[in-house]
Amino acid sequence: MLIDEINIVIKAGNGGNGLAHLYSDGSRPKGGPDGGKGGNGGNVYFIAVSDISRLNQFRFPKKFMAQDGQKGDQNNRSGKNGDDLTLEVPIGTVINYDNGTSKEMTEVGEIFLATKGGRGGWGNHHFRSATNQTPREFQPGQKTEFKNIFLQLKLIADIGLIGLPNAGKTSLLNELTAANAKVANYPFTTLEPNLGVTRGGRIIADIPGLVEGAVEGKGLGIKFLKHIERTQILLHCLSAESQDPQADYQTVRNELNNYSSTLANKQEVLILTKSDIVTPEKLKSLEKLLKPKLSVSIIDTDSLKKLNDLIATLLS
Ligand SMILES: Nc1nc2c(ncn2[C@@H]2O[C@H](COP(=O)(O)OP(=O)(O)OP(=O)(O)O)[C@@H](O)[C@H]2O)c(=O)[nH]1
Ligand SMILES: [Mg+2]
Repeated sequence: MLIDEINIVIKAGNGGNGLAHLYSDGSRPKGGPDGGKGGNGGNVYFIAVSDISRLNQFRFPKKFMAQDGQKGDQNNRSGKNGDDLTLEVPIGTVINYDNGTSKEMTEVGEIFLATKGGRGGWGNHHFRSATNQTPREFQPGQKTEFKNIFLQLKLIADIGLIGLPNAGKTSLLNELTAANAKVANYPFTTLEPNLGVTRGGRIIADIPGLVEGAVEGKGLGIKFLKHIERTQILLHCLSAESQDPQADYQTVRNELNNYSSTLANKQEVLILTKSDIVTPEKLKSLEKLLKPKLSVSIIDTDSLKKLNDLIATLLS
């Protein structure tokens, strides 16, 4: 199962304590303060990767901590800095802090400093002065806090395929791209979003079918709609085998409208799918009634080429 939302806890490393130490040996019984500084705690970073299932790694465990800095050492040597921790998240992940701030990862390879390690404390060597040559004073390392993070994946695709279950969305994705996602003659075949890349390098997202009441949680609900919120264009797939295509179209529109104005106002292109399933006369009357931009069938390569060209034009 694709994890697209998850809560995790992260923590940067604590700074190491400074050391209080007075040097002495046989020749120099009062060698002076030589306690070094504590090491800095490690930072926690996020890095964006292209693997959309990367949030799955966070299912267990939920706490991710960078290393603490080590305590300062004698001879004014600093303690070792703690190692940083870098967590991979899929491109399109929004990193939400519980104070309301957030950061979106939009490019593969992008690195974000999520929480900074604590500073190491000064050792007593630092506090020596003309008036105090043997300070015992040292500074503790800075302590860091646990931070609650809500990670939310919003796929970044150019085109989103929407429609009722069984409308032929995944079949089109497979035809237009090198994707090989599951297709079957029953509703709710697609349970998780699929992504594919066209020959022209455009990303298409296929999401589970929508039903009336999806916004209230019917069918698979609308939790997948966020994945197409940022696409440029929605391809609304309407099956030629539908008994009442106008009603089917309206059902999907209603769910989009109820979900968000972003989706409701997004450019939509209507595609009549499975055009081979009806007689040419019936197809003509459907086209007259519904005015789709294109009628397609997965067994009509000419129609698929037209769809490919249409996508290229729409996104140019
Ligand atoms: N005859 C014909 N059948 C098609 C065509 N496109 C899809 N199908 C069939 O329709 C059924 C549903 O196709 P899918 O691509 O799984 O439909 P979907 O919209 O992704 O369905 P969900 O994932 O359940 O929402 C499958 O049996 C496909 O083989 C077409 O152009 N012509
Ligand atoms: Mg599907």
